[in-house]
Amino acid sequence: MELYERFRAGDIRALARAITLAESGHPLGQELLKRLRGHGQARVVGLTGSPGAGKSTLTDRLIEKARQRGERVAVLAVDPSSPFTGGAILGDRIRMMRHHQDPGVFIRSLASRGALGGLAGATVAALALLEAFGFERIFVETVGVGQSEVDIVRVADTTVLVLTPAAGDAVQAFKAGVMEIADVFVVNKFDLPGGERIVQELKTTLELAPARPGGWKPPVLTAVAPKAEGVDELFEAMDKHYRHILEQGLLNSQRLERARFEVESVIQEWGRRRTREGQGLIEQVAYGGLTPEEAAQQLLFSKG
Ligand SMILES: Nc1nc2c(ncn2[C@@H]2O[C@H](COP(=O)(O)OP(=O)(O)OP(=O)(O)O)[C@@H](O)[C@H]2O)c(=O)[nH]1
Ligand SMILES: [Mg+2]
Repeated sequence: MELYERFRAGDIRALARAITLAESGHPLGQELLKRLRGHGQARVVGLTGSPGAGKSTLTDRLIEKARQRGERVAVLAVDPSSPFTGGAILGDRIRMMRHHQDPGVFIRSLASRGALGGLAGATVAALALLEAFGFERIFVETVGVGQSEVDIVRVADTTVLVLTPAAGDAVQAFKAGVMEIADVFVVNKFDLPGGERIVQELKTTLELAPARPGGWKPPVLTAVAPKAEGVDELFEAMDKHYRHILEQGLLNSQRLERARFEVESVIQEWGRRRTREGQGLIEQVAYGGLTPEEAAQQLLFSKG
């Protein structure tokens, strides 16, 4: 396959094309993924947090650090909140444009729900392609509060939760259940008032939290992203967590979890599609006659 050869030869346009194909669920994309999966290994860092918390500004600084170390870096900006904007609006939100000239940096936004397995599936597919292409570090930025933040953990090796001194930020995090799953906490916009208070709040809460796998204690850091303050410490904390995973032998279970997540995403998407086609059965559930289980049974397992 020509695209495969170009991909293997390191053609960046072949990578972009492959991601587009995989994102849309095109058979050619599936075929490529099948052949390329398992090649390469990147450190996958997920950055999540409420809109405008400074995820992109921080990522921009982290790219810089990784480049100084000679790593090849990719960024996936995932936007579950806007299925229709494509890359355009998201582009403005990605404050990393200055890296676009650098061939060691690849930045891509994902907002399509059209894919098999939905946006989540598209994200993992893109990750696999980026790893196979030889990127050593991949940042995944997700916007939004809620399920997407919980999901990111299942694909990232290290999850960074970006908070701000803004009132309610910590409360949101508690609600969404991200507190329990983030590996590193960073209070960005520490130049604004209220930063110290939220740091204390976080520390207190974390002390009460149940023990993590391998005994990891999530650090609470501070940053002022536009000034690159706290970025060295954040980078160091990310790598410390990665070393922890390696030492504890947790990397393999992370990979399995990622694959499980992918399969689940595809099943969910199939379920959604079949449900849309089964209007009659849905009505029978709504007005009586069928239980949801019976309808699901028929939708998923009946032939024709
Ligand atoms: N005062 C201050 N402003 C910051 C800091 N970090 C980022 N900002 C500003 O906050 C705004 C949002 O920053 P982004 O990096 O785009 O935030 P984001 O979390 O990626 O935003 P979305 O992707 O839209 O959710 C920008 O105007 C930044 O310049 C900080 O540490 N202090
Ligand atoms: Mg952003």
